[in-house]
Amino acid sequence: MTNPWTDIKNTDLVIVMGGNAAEAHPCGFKWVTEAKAQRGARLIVVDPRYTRTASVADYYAPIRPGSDIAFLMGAIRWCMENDKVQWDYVRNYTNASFLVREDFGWSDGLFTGYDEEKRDYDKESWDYQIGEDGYALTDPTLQDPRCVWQMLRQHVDVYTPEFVENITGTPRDKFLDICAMIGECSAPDRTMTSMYALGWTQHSKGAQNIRGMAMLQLILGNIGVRGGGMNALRGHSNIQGLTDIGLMSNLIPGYLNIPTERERDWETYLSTRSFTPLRPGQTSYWQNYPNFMVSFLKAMWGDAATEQNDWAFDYLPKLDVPAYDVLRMFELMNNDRVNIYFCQGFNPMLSFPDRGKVTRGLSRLKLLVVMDPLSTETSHFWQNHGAHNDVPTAEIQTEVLELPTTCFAEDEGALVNSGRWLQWHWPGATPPGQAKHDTWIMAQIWTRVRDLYRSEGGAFPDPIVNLSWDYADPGNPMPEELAREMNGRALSDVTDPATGAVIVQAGRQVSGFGQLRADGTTMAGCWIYAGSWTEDGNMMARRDNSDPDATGMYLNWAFAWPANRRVLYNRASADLQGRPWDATRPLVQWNGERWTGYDIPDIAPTANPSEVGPFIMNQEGVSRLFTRGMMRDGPFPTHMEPFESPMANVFNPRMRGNPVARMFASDAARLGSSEEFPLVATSYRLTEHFHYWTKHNPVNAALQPEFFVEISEELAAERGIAKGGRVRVWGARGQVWAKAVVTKRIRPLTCDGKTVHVVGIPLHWGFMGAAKKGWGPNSLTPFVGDANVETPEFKAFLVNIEPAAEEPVA
Ligand SMILES: Nc1nc2c(c(=O)[nH]1)N[C@H]1C(S)=C(S)[C@@H](COP(=O)(O)OP(=O)(O)OC[C@H]3O[C@@H](n4cnc5c(=O)[nH]c(N)nc54)[C@H](O)[C@@H]3O)O[C@H]1N2
Ligand SMILES: Nc1nc2c(c(=O)[nH]1)N[C@H]1C(S)=C(S)[C@@H](COP(=O)(O)OP(=O)(O)OC[C@H]3O[C@@H](n4cnc5c(=O)[nH]c(N)nc54)[C@H](O)[C@@H]3O)O[C@H]1N2
Ligand SMILES: [Mo]
Repeated sequence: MTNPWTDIKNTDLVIVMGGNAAEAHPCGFKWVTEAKAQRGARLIVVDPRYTRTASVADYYAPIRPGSDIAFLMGAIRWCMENDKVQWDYVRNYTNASFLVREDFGWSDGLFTGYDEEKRDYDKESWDYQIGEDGYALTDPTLQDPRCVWQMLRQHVDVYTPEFVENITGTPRDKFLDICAMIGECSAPDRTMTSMYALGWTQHSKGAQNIRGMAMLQLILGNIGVRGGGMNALRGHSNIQGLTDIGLMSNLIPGYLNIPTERERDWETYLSTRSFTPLRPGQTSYWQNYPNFMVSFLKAMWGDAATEQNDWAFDYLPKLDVPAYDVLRMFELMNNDRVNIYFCQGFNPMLSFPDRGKVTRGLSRLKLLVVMDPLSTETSHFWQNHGAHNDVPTAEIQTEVLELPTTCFAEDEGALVNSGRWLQWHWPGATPPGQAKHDTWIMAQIWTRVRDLYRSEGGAFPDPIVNLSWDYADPGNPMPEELAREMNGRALSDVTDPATGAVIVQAGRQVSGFGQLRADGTTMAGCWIYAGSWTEDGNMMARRDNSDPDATGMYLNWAFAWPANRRVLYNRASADLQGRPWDATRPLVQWNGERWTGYDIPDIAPTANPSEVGPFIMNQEGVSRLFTRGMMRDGPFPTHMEPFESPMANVFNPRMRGNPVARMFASDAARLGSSEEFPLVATSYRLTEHFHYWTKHNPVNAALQPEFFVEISEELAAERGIAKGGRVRVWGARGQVWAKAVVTKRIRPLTCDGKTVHVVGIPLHWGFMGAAKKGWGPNSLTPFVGDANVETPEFKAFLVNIEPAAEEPVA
């Protein structure tokens, strides 16, 4: 989230599109209720289903799964056509005026540079025109046909209300009503907040869904302000923490990057990370990249990381593919390229797409180690339950080890919530039986592996034997020790470059990332967490819930990264003179000499408001309506059909899905067509369960005991399906049996003159635990992922349905 949960109370309009917050985020949803009660805010829900969030909304509109980009580009077009633009914001705080290269273009659903063989773009032309002084050229009048504003106007021109209705199935009048409500928020004193989650991310163009709304929010001037923002409602209680500390195959903690094979040495690695400003006088804060990276390498390898060995840069693995995401790992397992799989806090047998492929992958392993408090379907994958593309048990040689862990409620540490708050928590219970903390298990394995490398050597033991492991008990690091390491400390005295005065003494914790250095005098495991555990103690454990000015910022509650800042880009809440756009909702302001306010200003304290742009992380100093080469699938979002869809790609009927999405050749052949599978399916969660582990609890299992699918009354009538009757749902990759919930909450849509039926499939069942056996959607979902972040396309695929007897027993 750009803004904290508590800030949602400050908004005038909530749009929940691509999520179902009342059900999946019931605790945070109270801030929507607060905004409605206190400010008279309105709530819009756009969802294929009439959800529990919709039931308390002021306005609901249906949408065909996988068509949100058409809706969002249509809304942008409508705002542009109807002058619902916060002009001062757009002119000064976005790249609307930047000129785009002459050789950039778009036709037949593709941007320039597409290479069909590689299924990738050469993105060179996706850039600005750069002047001789090295700065991007601009046209502040926004008239030049190559300026971003005019290019955007041209790009969205086709998304008329008629076009939007045809693609999305959202009735035109509803679409226009929503545009009018959104358009009102272009006034400087009105804000809209976007709350989204997996309804937007779980698509082959998920990242572009989110881009689309971010662009709309920029046009309305809603980023950096109270009651605005792009608010990603994260999933697991600490999934924000997972990405923050780099548990992605291509990341290092703090959103630094694992080097690629093309960046074999330190100099080459840094050369593409110089982040020279693209406009005069801009901050381009990533110029501090070396400070964060060297401090990270010092945290990893301590004294073994020296200037002479480029801070042990060679110890880092180099990526030969864009990412070793879960889809790729299961593809590799299927190709016999993986021997051992450590599966920690993850149940892919139920949670990943194409159960047949997942099972076949697990069946080819030599060893599967499952670290979990519970016995999961994944650790029992070898039980052949039949009819699900399982592999016969006798053919499986995989050895399975279960290592019982504690669960979050028995652990101490910080959970990072969606609003980037690191909230320390304490164990609520003593672990049962032989359960051990994950950190204990990992440390025990690690110390043994290190001892083996010490005694036996190996091709390159250095990164392992030299790893810094400075804990009181090497076999059991304490949460406090790990947290202090992530915050970082001075290794020698750190001085102020201007005055030479010592600002942090050797051995002391740093108080913020501004104190980190690239000369080896500091270490920090995760630079964005600097400030979370300082010499003043554990900032994450703070529990002062006072909010003296009723701004919703709660600055003394826990710690928010970065720098305890609650609203990202908050400098943009004030105009070019540094005065709040809305005097009733101030956040930061310029007092003539420096920045002050109710939040930690997201700008240097003395940065001149009219000269230094608010988007300090961007080389431009402004935000991006056009993303240059950042996104793999284009600088503007463009409507593309899901890989399985009842409609062909309207801009290029020959092209299937997103032309650069994550897809392996063998899976292309396993996609279904709408002739065979005419129904659009989507999948989601229910409030009564948390994924696959609450079914172990008899009370939850009793609340939602049995796998069901939801269909409209019209589809039920068409197929002769009775309310509560049994059905078989099948697609190109598998089949499931379920109970049918026939409901008015799902209605047929009309897209391009044709009726489109939607089948809703909740995801919570398996064969372990107290609930009745059931399979959820992932026997059916395709093995396809988003182009930028590889999230599977769980939210739009094709199926068929018929009345059926009970599932046959294998
Ligand atoms: N009780 C409970 N809470 C949970 C969880 C849980 O299992 N149980 N899981 C947690 C986790 S890990 C996560 S990631 C979050 C997920 O949070 P959400 O994303 O809010 O939850 P979902 O139910 O997956 O999907 C949300 C909605 O997206 C809609 N949808 C499907 N396709 C589309 C589409 O193409 N466009 C639009 N506009 N909407 C679409 C679905 O109909 C559904 O209502 O929830 C978290 N909270
Ligand atoms: N079709 C479809 N599929 C989906 C989705 C969808 O919307 N549609 N949603 C996807 C999403 S967003 C998510 S997040 C996944 C969820 O999928 P998973 O993450 O695979 O599922 P969970 O049941 O949340 O649990 C993971 C395991 O963590 C264990 N666990 C809990 N605490 C601890 C701990 O402290 N240590 C260890 N080692 N283990 C622990 C639990 O017992 C559980 O078995 O499902 C995904 N799959
Ligand atoms: Mo999730």
